[in-house]
Amino acid sequence: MADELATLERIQRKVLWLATWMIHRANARPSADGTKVGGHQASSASVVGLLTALYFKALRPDDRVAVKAHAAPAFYAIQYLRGRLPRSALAELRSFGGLQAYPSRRKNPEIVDLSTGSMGLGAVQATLGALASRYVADHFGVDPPGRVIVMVGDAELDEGNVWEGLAEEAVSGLGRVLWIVDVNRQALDRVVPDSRTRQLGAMFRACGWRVIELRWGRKLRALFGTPEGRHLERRLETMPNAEYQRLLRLPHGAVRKALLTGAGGEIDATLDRFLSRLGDDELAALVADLGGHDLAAILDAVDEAEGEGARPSVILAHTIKGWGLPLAGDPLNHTMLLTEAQITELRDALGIAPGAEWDGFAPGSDEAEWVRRLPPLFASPPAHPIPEVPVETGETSPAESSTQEAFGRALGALARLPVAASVVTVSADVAVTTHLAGWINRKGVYFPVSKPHVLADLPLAVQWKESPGGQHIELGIAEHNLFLLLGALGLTRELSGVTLLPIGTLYDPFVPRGLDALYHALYSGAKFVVVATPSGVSLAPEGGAHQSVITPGIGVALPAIAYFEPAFALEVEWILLDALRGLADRTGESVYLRLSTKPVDQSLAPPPSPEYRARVLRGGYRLIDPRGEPGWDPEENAVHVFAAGAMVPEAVEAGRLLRERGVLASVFVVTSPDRLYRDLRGAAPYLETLVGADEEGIPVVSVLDGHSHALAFIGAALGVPQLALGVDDFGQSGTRADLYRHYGIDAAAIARAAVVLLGG
Ligand SMILES: Cc1ncc(C[n+]2csc(CCOP(=O)(O)OP(=O)(O)O)c2C)c(N)n1
Ligand SMILES: [Mg+2]
Repeated sequence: MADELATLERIQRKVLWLATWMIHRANARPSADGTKVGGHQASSASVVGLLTALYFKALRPDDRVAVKAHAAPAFYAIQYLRGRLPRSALAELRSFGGLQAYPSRRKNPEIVDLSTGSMGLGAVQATLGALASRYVADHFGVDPPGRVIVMVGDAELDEGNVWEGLAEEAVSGLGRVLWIVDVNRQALDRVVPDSRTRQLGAMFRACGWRVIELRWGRKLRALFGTPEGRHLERRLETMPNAEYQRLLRLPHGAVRKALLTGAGGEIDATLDRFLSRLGDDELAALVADLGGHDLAAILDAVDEAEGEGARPSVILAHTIKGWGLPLAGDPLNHTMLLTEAQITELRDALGIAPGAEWDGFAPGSDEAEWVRRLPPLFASPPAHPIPEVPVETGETSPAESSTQEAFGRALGALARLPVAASVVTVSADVAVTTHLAGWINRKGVYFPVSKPHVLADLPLAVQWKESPGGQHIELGIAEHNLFLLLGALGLTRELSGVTLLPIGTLYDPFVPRGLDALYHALYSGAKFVVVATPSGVSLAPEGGAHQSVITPGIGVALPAIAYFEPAFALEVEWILLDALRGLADRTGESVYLRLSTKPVDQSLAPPPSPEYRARVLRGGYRLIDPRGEPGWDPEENAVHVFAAGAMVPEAVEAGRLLRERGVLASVFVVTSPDRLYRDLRGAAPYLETLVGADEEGIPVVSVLDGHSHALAFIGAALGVPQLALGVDDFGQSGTRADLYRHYGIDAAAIARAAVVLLGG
C-alpha cells in the first residue's frame, strides 16, 4: 500500500507538471494578433490528487466521468500518460484544431466521456445520464451502467440549475452517481462565502445524498485526535474562508501568529503550547494538509461511496487552488500563469531535466509499469440494432386541426408500431397540455422503481402509472432539467450502445428559460426532438407571458438542430418521422418543432405527394400559384407571400383580398425558416428554386407568428424588396383576430404590405 501510494504520489506530480507546462507552452506560442491564450493552471492543480486517484487507481472501464471544466489541462495530461493522446496533442492546447479549452465530447469523443464548460450544465446532464442509462437497462436488458462520476468546482454549485437537477425525485435514487466537489473555497473573482461552504453538506443531504467530507489530510487528522490538537482543529474549522486563504499566502514565519491571533484577539494558551513544538515550515505545510490532496483518503472516500447502492454520494474534497504552485491559494489565481522563472523553478523542484518537459513515464519505471497494469478506461460500446422508423403512421386528420393536435395524433399512432419501443418522451410538468396524454395512457410513466398506482380507480382521462417499464419521464417544472435529460437520453447510443428516440415537449415561450441547457445538450452531441407548443400570439387569450415571440430566431440560430414550423397536420407527421429516422440512423440533426393550437382548415393543404413531402422537409413549397392565369404580370401585379405555420390561412386570405384589387399573389408555405436560411450558402439555394426564372423582381411579404426577422432574409436572398411582418413586441391577451390586427399580421395587413410594395 505504501509503495502504491508512493507511485501515485509521483504520478500526481507528473500530472501537475504536464498540466502546468502545457498551459505555459500554449501561452508561449507566437501569436499573430496578440490574443492571450490563457488556461487554468490553478484550477487544474487543485484537482491533481482527485484526478490521479480516479484515473490511475479507482476507475473501471464502465465508469464515465464528467471532469471539472477548468481542469481540462490536467485531464489531457492524464490522457497522455494513459496512452490515449499523443504528445503532439498536448502542445496544441487551445490552438485551431487542437485540444479544446474545456473537455468536449463533440470535438474529442475518443477521450471525453461527457462535455463540461458552462458551470453546472455538464454536471447535471451527466447525472441525468445515470437516469438515462438506468432507463436503457430497464427497457433493453443491457448491463446496468457503471458509475457516473461528476467533478465540479465549489463555486459552480452557485448555479441554480445544479439544485434543480439534484432536487429531481428520480435522481435521489441513483446509487451509481458520485459527485466530487473541489472545495478550494475560491471562485473566479471572490473567495466563496463562508455560509456557502458550510451549507454544502446539508444541501446535498436534503436532496437525499450520502455526504462524505474530506476536509483535512491525515497528518492534521492525527493531530486533531489529541486533546491539544483539538484546539487547532477548532481554530481551523471555525476560520472564515478568507482568513484561511490568507494563511496559505503568508510567509511561513507568520503562520503561527496568524493562527494564535484570530477572532476575538485572545491567545489560546493550549494552542500556543501545541504550536510551539512545530517549526515554521512544518506548521505552514500542516495547515495546508487538506483531504482533497491526500491520495489515501481520496481512495478511501471513493470506496466508501461505492458501498452506497441506494442513493448518490458526494465527496466534499477540500483542496488548495493552485496546489503545489507558487500561486497556490492566491485569491486572484484563477487566470494567473506562472512566469518563466517560476516554471523553471517548478521544473527543477519536480526533478524534470531540461529538454524532458514533455516526457511521459520512463519505460520500465514503477509509474510506467503501474499504468500498464491498469484496466482500460471507458470507450463507446458498439451500437445495438434499432427498429425501423415507418414511412407513415396511417393516421388521418379531421377537416380542421391544429399542428399541436396533429402531433398528439401522430405520436398516438406511433405508439401502436414497433418503433415505439425506442421512443421515450419527456416533459417538465406539461405532458398533458402538450398532447402527450394518449401516449402516456398507452405507454405509462417511467420511474426506476414501481410506485403504487393509487389513483387507478378514479375515472381520470390520463392514467399516471409509474413503473420501470414506462416510456414517459415527467420532471418537475425546470426547463433546464428537461433539456439536460433530453441531452442525456440523446447520447445513450454513444454511451450505452442503445439508440433512444427522445421527444421532449414544452410550451414554446419557455424554450428561452432552458436555452443554455438546450445549447449544452446540442453541443454535447446528443440527438433528440423538441416539440414546443403552443407558440406565438395565436394562443390569444393566454396573454403576453405565454406568447412566444423570439423563439423563431432561436430556432434559426441554434446549431445542430433544425427548426420547423409546419402549417398542416400531415406535415407534422412527415417532419416527425423524418426527424426520428435521422436520430435512429444518426444521419440527421436534432429537430425543434414549433407548433400551434390554432385550428387550421386542412383542405387548404396540397394533396399528399412525394414531391410535397420532400419540399416540406427542405423548408417550404408554393401553395398558391397564379402564374399562367390571365392577366398575371410579373412586372405589374405579382407579389410573393411567404408564410409560416399558423399564419398560412391568413396569407391565403390575403391572396383573396389582393385578387379583388387585381394583385395576384403566390403564397409560399415556409415549413422551416432554418433550413431555407442555412441552405442559402449552398451552390444552388433551395429558396431560389422555389421562385421561377420568369418571376425576377417580384417583391416579397413574409409573415409568421413570431419576430419578423426570422423570415426577413428572403428578400435579400432573392434580391427583391421585402416587407417582413411578425410579432415584434411582447404578446398580450385578446382574441386571435384582435391580436393579429394589433400586430399587423392579419390578412388585411398582409394585403396592405403587398400593395405598398407594388407602389400602391
Ligand atoms: C455559466 C458560467 N458562468 C460563468 C463562467 C465563468 N467562470 C469560469 S470558472 C468560474 C469560477 C469557478 O469556480 P469553481 O467552480 O469554484 O472552480 P475552481 O475554483 O475549481 O476553478 C467562473 C465564474 C462559466 N464558465 N460558466
Ligand atoms: Mg472553487
